[in-house]
Amino acid sequence: MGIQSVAVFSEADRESLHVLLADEAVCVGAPPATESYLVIDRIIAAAQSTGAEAVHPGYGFLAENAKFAQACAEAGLVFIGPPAAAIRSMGDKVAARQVAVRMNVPVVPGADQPIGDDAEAARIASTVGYPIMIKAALGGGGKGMRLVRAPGELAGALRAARSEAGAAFGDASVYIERYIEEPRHIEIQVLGDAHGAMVHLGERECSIQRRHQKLIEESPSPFLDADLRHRMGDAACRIGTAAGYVNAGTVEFLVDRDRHFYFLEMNTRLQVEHPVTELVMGRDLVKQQLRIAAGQKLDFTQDDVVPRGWAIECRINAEDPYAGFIPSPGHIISLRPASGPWVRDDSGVYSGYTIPRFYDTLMSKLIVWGTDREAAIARMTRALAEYKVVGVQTTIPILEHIMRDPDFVAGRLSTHFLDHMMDVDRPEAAGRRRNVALIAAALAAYDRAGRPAPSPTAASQSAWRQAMRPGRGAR
Ligand code: MV4
Repeated sequence: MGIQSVAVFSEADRESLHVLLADEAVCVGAPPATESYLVIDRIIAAAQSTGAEAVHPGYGFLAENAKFAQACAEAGLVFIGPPAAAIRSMGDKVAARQVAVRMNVPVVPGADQPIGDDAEAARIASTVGYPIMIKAALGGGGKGMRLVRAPGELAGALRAARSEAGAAFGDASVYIERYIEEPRHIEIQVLGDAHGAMVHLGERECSIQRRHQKLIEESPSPFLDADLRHRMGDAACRIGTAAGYVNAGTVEFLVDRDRHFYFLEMNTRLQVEHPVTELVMGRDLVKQQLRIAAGQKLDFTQDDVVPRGWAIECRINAEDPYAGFIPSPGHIISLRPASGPWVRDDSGVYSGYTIPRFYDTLMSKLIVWGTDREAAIARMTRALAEYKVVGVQTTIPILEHIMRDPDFVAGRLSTHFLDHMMDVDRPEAAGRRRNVALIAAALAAYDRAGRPAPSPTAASQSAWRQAMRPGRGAR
């Protein structure tokens, strides 16, 4: 688009790829995010000192912070995202639920108000029916959430949820919903412009996650048919419109085994997994964000949105999947990303880079497109086998494992998929049992050293060459 870019970085990110690629870069403080990336005034000052006109907040840190959106506006900067009021209204999960109810969008049966005392909680819980879920009113992402299977567990769970919510969000309000067993997590991408148009760009299936960290996402979902897609897309647009939403957003749903869908929450930012939507829709979502922020009208309508083929994204994290996914920051001795037709590597690292220990472990997103799901899985399997990282442990081997898993291949997914797959006690998981020994050994080594094992800087030439061959990764 011919737009010049300014990167911000902390002292730990001086060597980051985004800093190398940007036209200019400004240091915003010390490594802890609370002293750099989360300091609103520092980011605003960086924009003003470089003459920036607009600020893209990315996916984390201040991306869903209404105060930051407000501060940008007050400083005369365009915030590339929704209005502060829309962030605020969707940030309150109870208020968001009420918007959904008002728009005739199904929500999980439960209370539409934060709960008062334990007696009221017990009343609501028995009306809703056990098992129930206690959730933080200002929550999201699983914090302050408690599953309660029986009345006897209610009081303890309430206490725990309240204190976790208070600590995490500064507000101990919680509410109650019926618990949906083994749901799928399916979300709808929406785009709204400042002139009242709202369109959806189909769904992403994000059920493969661990502790609320997504590992694999795909579009379309193997579970949706045209009718359900249409109804969920329409519901997402109604919520976006009711919230006064402008720019790119995501409406999250739980879908149960009987194909009922329930509104969960709205994410008021571009998401990590947006590339799968870009590949099946043939549209650049960040470009759309910039156009919308500049006040332009959407240049397409819902009828122009036609998905084509299948896209899958795998998150390559610096973690050891066979040692409880412990972070594995450190020096990347050698890196060879996958490439080839319909393979996209959205990476933040390079050969010789040292992954700092301060932030999350995402190194790269590997995204492939295929004419159908089978072709996309085959292409991802090939790409993962070619993708080589020497120096740090990565999620690549577990991603390869998932691509071969019969349930994954058949599209039998739920938010419990990964727990299930890694449940080595299942008889059919006999081939995975050796992982237990690997996990135990790695954890013991970790405990002995008090830190991850050092990078193998002295790897011999032949061992290195072996490590770089496709399909020879640690299993
Ligand atoms: C639920 C649920 C089951 N029933 N609500 C987790 C994060 C937050 N956004 C909502 N979450 C859930 N809410 C009811 N009533 C199960 C989850 C859930 C989940 C949701 C999406 C993706 C992964 C998940 C993993 C565990 C639990």
